[in-house]
Amino acid sequence: MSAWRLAETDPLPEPDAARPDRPRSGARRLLVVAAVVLLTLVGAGGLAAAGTGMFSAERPEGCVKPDRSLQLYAVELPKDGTQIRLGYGLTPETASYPGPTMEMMEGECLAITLHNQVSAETLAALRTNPAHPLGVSLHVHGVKYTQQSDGTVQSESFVPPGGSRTYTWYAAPRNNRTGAQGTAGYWWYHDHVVGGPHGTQGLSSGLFGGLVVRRPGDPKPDRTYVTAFGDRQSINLRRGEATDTCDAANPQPGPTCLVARKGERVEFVVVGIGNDMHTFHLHGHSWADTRTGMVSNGQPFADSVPIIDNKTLGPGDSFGVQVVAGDSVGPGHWMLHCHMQFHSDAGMSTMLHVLDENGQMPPGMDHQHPAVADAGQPTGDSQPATDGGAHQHG
Ligand SMILES: [Cu+2]
Repeated sequence: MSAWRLAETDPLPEPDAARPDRPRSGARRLLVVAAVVLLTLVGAGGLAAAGTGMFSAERPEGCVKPDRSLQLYAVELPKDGTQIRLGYGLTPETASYPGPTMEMMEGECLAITLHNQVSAETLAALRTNPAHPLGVSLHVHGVKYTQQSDGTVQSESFVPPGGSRTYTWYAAPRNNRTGAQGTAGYWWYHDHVVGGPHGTQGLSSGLFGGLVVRRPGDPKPDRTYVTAFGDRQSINLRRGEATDTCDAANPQPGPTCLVARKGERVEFVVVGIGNDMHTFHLHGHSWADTRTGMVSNGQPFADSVPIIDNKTLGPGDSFGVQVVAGDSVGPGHWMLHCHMQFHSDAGMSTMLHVLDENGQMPPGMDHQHPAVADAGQPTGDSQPATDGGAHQHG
């Protein structure tokens, strides 16, 4: 058995004048050896005692006990063509991709119990190596967790089919004494186990979602949407027509229907889930390139923060954007798309539908097939827009 130990360099010898009794260093070395032997023995006992794996600390420092707990289900959803689709949900019935947006306040500790309802058959179909174990997990960015909540095979923190496991996230606050920066920000969570050691198949099947950590005093949005930019020119694993399923007569806000009333503060959690670079661009709106997407009036640094309407997104990146819907531009169908042209041309484009204050789309702005007309279709079934006069985007 080997014990990991940082190899410390010997301290510089102190001037002889200060240390007349030189032989002490030999005794000190003996003491260190004895301590290492002791630690190794204690460590071995600890390993034997920890039934769940190598790592026994359940919660990160600062989280005495969880302030809140919730249940999360990983389930199999209807296939998209031949693609297996999985989703996280607060109930099995409401699972979706992206999964539910988690929200925490700095200082809060959250316990999430993940129930794996995905069958072994499905997980076996997704794995690339038959030796890889079957399971799903919950791995999070940005906040604090111990190895028990890492959501990896290596730390044995995943959930076999039919099982459940509790993951603990700690939204550590700023520490002005140590200089630790806190965890406020726009993050995401995802599987890290399905198919292989990095959960690539879990991610591309739908096991991901957004996480917002707020700092007390942060502006609170009226609506939050997750836009995960992924491979094959997808937004939330959809492209072209499928990215926008809003029913014009009765739009229901959701992963595939981005809708708001004029004047509402709309927040986007933007995540890069695949292998490509993308950009997040929203027509008619702009935001400050800060942690929250906003700058308070009168802040001395206001002019040093750029106002932007397009932001680059790399794999694994995440950021937040807050805009006031329709501000000075009014209701309408505002395109949201990747500005790498061959991506948007292939369907990496959806719409933010801004209704008026009463929740109506003003007359003359009827819009029956929002994503198709401008985005085009990646396959050969594209058709020309026949009611071009009704479209408002220029
Ligand atoms: Cu792109």
